[in-house]
Amino acid sequence: MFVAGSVNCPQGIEETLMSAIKGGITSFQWREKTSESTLKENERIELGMRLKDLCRQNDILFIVNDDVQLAAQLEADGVHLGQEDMSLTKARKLLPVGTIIGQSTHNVEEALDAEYEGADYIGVGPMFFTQTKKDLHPVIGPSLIMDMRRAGIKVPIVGIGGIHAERVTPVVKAGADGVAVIHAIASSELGAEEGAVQIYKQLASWYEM
Ligand code: TZP
Ligand code: MG
Repeated sequence: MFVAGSVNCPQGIEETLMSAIKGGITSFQWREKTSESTLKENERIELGMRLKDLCRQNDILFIVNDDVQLAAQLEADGVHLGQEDMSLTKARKLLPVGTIIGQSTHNVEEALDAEYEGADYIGVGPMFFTQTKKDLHPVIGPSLIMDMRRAGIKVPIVGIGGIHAERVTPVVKAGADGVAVIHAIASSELGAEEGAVQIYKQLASWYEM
C-alpha cells in the first residue's frame, strides 16, 4: 500500500502515484491531512477524483484516509480510520455495502476491538522509527504483529512506519499480509517507480509470487 498526500510528494502526487503504480503497488491510501494541506475544498475533491481515476484505470484500490464523507463523495474503494477518527461502526452505516474499512491499531487491545467491529484490515505501527509522522506512537516493532497473531487476530495486517525494502521481510515474517509506505516510495532516491519495485520484490520473494 502506497500512502501519500501532496506534502509527501516533491515530484507531484499524480506523477508519483503513476510511477508507484508502474512499480507494482496494489493499493493507494490518499492521506491529504487538512492541517498540512493548502488545497481548497473544491481543489481537494478534484484532486481526489483524478487520483481515484488513476487507481481505477490501473486496478489499484483507492482508499481515503480519515474522512468518511470525502470517501463517500469520491466513491472510494475504502476509508482508513485512525483511533481518533469516526468509529468503524458509524462509518460502516454511512458507506455503501462492500466499502473497505481499515483501521490504525497500536496494541493488541485495539486490534481485537477493530476486528470485533468488522475492520477489513488493520494498519499496525509504527514498525520502525520514522520522521514522516510527527505525533508518532512508541515504536514496538514487528513483534507487536506476532503478539496480535498469538492473540488470535485473523484480519489482514498491514505494517506501517519506517518500512523500506530491507525491512519488509521482518514485518511479513511476523505475520503481516502487506506493508504500507510513504517515504520509501515518495522520496526514494531511485525514484518512486524503482522504490516500489524494490519493495514489491521483497514481498514477491517472501510469498513466492
Ligand atoms: N502511521 C504510522 S507511521 C506513519 C503513519 C501514517 C508514517 C509512515 O511513513 P513512512 O515514510 O513509510 O515511515
Ligand atoms: Mg486518521
